Amino acid sequence: MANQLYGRPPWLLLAAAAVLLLASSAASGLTTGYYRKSCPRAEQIVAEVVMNKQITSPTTAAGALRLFFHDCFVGGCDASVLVSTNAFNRAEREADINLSLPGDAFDAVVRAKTALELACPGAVSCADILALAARDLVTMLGGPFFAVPLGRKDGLASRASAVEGNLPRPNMTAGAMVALFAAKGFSVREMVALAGAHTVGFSHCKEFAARIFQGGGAFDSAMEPRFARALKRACANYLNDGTISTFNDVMTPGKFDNMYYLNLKRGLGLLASDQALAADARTRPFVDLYASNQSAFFGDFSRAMVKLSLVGVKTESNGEVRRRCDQFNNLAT
Ligand code: HEM
Ligand SMILES: *[C@@H]1O[C@H](CO)[C@@H](O)[C@H](O)[C@H]1NC(C)=O
Ligand SMILES: *[C@@H]1O[C@H](CO)[C@@H](O)[C@H](O)[C@H]1NC(C)=O
Ligand SMILES: CC(=O)N[C@H]1CO[C@H](CO)[C@@H](O)[C@@H]1O
Repeated sequence: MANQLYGRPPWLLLAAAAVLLLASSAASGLTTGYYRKSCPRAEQIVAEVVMNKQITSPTTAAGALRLFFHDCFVGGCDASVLVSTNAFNRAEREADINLSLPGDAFDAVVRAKTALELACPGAVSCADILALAARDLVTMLGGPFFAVPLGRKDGLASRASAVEGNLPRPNMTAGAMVALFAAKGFSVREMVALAGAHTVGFSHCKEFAARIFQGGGAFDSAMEPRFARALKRACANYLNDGTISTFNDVMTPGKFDNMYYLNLKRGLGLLASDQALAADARTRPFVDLYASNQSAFFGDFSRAMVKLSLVGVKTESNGEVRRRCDQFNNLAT
């Protein structure tokens, strides 16, 4: 399957063209042509594997996008989020905010790694696979295609204790989110663009329960009333069944588009943190811009994703190419 050329979607040819055009090295030292000699089909192999996975498990795409974000915001884009806990170490993914990171996204990366180890053993890092998988799946859901600079090494540490304070919470104010993203080097505009990732995927009821169960039938006044009532019904049993979840984008849940921003303007934001972006004077102008112009959203989202993909990347001296994405090569590190 990994050697199959037949049936490759035409955008992969565009990808190849983009690689040739954008091969110049980024500030991080990463380049889009990084595997041209060591694993020339690396990008095709990742794309084929993760797209097949998405077809059989449609929750993969949003899961992979969120996994990538969490990886990058906790100690850099170094696949530390993929490491499993062992006797020596309680890993990043054990932090409770990771509870809902979906298995299908991990599995997509593992499958791509298996195919790559057959084609070019020891060449392609798990961190690069995750960055490519997130990009490919965004494109597959109808979002933009963008060239991802490559050459990340896999990190040598993954600690549950490193997660606290590095990830946004759904009950954060717009100001707290602006500060968190600024600390990672992102502008308000870039933050609002990245938040548009919530145009796909799911959230569990507990993440927004405080908005809809406010006692005496009350709900957050920023919510469109029919939307709030529908969520109350969907989540009525959430305390007994923690698996109940609802679409982040109630209008076009499986499509990567600018509907997220249109929803915010109509009180259809799911998380308090989502809806806050439409209320705050710093973030609202970008919500308005992206709601009215999907090309502006796609362009800004693509640039912000590339920037996200460069956060805290590891090089030769402080990383490795893992043989397995869920284990350090030296288990006792
Ligand atoms: C701006 C602050 C953000 C907050 C407060 C936030 C919070 C959350 C929460 C609470 C969930 C629900 C998780 C669950 O119940 O399973 C979620 C889902 C998700 N988040 Fe975020 N997030 C933020 C930004 C981002 C960014 C920047 C990205 C990616 C670029 C992202 C991608 C996703 C995706 C794709 C999902 C759906 C996951 C799935 O369906 O498996 N989020 N987010
Ligand atoms: C948000 O929720 C977390 C976890 O439930 C809690 O520890 C924190 O105090 C809350 N923050 C705000 C601003 O309400
Ligand atoms: C939408 O944004 C794109 C990209 O920034 C821009 O080229 C275009 O002129 C904008 N369209 C409108 C109608 O403002
Ligand atoms: C996917 C994953 O590894 N989830 C883990 C997140 O952390 C909890 C403990 O807090 C583990 O039980 C989960 O397995």
